[in-house]
Amino acid sequence: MTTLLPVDITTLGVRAETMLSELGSISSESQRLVRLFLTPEHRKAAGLVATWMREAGMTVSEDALGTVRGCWRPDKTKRLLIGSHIDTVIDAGKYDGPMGVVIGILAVETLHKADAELPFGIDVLAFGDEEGSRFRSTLTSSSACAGVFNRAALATTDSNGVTLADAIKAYGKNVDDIPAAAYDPAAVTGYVEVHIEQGPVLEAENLPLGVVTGIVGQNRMRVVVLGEAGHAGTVPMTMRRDALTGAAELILAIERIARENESDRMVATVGRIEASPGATNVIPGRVGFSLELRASTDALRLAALAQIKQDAARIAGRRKLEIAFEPFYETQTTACAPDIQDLLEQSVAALGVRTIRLPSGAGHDAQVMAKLCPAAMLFVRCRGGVSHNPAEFASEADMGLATAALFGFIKRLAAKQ
Ligand code: HGY
Ligand code: MN
Ligand code: MN
Repeated sequence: MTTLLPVDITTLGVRAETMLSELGSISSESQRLVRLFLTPEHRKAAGLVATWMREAGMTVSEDALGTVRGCWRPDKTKRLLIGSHIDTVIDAGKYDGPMGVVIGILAVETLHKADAELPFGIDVLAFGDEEGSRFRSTLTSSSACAGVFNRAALATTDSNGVTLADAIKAYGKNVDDIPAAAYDPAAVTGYVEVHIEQGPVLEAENLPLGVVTGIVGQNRMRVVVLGEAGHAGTVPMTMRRDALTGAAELILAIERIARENESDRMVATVGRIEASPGATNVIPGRVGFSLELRASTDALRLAALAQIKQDAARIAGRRKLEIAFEPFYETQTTACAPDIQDLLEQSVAALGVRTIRLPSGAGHDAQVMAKLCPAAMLFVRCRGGVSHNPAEFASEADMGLATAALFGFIKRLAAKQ
């Protein structure tokens, strides 16, 4: 293997920030970053990423779920996959997702400029649906690459009633081509995702980079509380079947259960709620709210879910309500590949930088790609641990180090083949 160019860490960090700022300007709203799956903004972002991939020496294709695939050294049968997502939450920061795509492109570009000869080729993947911000399904694009796409997701609808199947067609793709998106496991040597930590640990440790040990499992569902709408002025408090106060009691019970298990990294979030009929002088007869639950182990998470359902039954009985749980998403806690963790740690150490290993409280495409091949993640320090928020920030210096560490990882992986 030829000696590779010395990696100019400062320049790489500046370039990463410039690219992320350009990508971060592609939004469906002028005042905040919103880039949803299979929308015109996704198409525009995919076009920009494809241009960068070509400039870095890759040939570019797109699969049936809109994943942009930059292929470096297509002649190599074995493929190392590097990627992350380019969709965002509502009012997002510009690093969550795109950082892993941009740093992957910069690492491949550095290899390409050095005319590096490796025993494998590299595909950089820009997934379009990690956040699940448009459809209830999520991780659908990485699922297609991993060969675990659930066709039931095609029937999920967005807030305008558009199904995923229709959105795929409108994006110019064909659902019949989804099976062809799956990689052959025998052809894939591994998957690596560089991602902003989205938490406070690296900053608290004063470290730029961290190696991820595992990714938390999650349950996501909709909870529907049914009571009886009534006149706000004439129904005595003791005779009400108020769906909103019932939902409020259940939400506080959910919070209590999560707090009681906080030492096991349990978190429970109600991100959305709506009450109907939604008039000031009408007792709400129906409430729907979202619930997501995460914990360090699947057993703890499922035990907490059972406890929540018991509390719901007790509340419904006392308040004469009906409470239903409509699950729409579950992922298991996923361990990251130990061998890749070791190589990532060695690559960071080779930069003269101390690192730690830490779990991820956020979900990632890596937990789906782990069903295809050995998968691991490299975290980049996140200012204040703030993410899913426009204040999200990672420094050029840290992103330059992450690019150099990824580059070093690739060299180490090649040397082991
Ligand atoms: O919600 C998550 O954990 C990820 O950011 N989609
Ligand atoms: Mn996210
Ligand atoms: Mn993410």
